[in-house]
Amino acid sequence: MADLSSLASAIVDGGVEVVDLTSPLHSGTPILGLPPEMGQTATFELELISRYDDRGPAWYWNNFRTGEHTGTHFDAPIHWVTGQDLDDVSQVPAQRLVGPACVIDKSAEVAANPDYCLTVDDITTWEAEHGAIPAGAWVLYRTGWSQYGDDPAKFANADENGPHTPGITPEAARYFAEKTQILGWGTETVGTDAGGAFGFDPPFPCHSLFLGNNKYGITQLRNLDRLPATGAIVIAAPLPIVKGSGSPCRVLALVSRS
Ligand code: 23J
Ligand code: MN
Repeated sequence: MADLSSLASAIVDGGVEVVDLTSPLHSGTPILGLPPEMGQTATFELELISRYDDRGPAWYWNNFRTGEHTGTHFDAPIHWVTGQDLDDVSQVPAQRLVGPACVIDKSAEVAANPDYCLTVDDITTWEAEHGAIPAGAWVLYRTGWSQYGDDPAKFANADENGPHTPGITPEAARYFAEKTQILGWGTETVGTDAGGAFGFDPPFPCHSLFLGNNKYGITQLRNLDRLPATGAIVIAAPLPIVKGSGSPCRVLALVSRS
């Protein structure tokens, strides 16, 4: 049996650090902007119910309104037409929310080219150095993009041709989706696909291929620079919204420091 007692004491004494990979949720948290003729997602907004006042003398609480796909969030298979018969976010098995992290660092490439997309070659090279990506892994794409997360304009990096943010090539998305048993793909950007992915073949290859193959997406991750390439455990915790296509998500990583 797995030794959870040594894990428990390491969490208490700091031998295992809990790294928060989640971006804070507030009205300025960046959201995806689609072309104006399409439906738009909502920013996160708090609405005060009471704050130690005549509407509630001893308590503070809020209602909130948000898109399912705001901030650090989870894409369930049903989000995409290719996964329409697969799980909504409440149906994703808890066992498939937790797994070993494989961190692929392309931050240098992205610093030189914000449209950089991960290739099959990059995956092969990473596996030659770190070993095969195991079944049940979360593959996390470290790009450095989270440094722009407090500035929605820089985060979107759009010009007249659309957004310029890093992602994955259709070939690499197909490789992960069809040839591996990973849980999914996590990015630092507003979505799991590149900013230019509408023009790829297929459009939005990560959404189309991953979600259609019962794999998941997580976005707007932070602190990936605090993870080793292998060895961390990632816990993704979306809300079980019944019929939901996704959910804001707390994402935590357990990292050995001893
Ligand atoms: C809807 C349409 C296109 C995209 C997205 C949503 C996302 O990125 C998302 O958050 O799932 S690219
Ligand atoms: Mn999404």
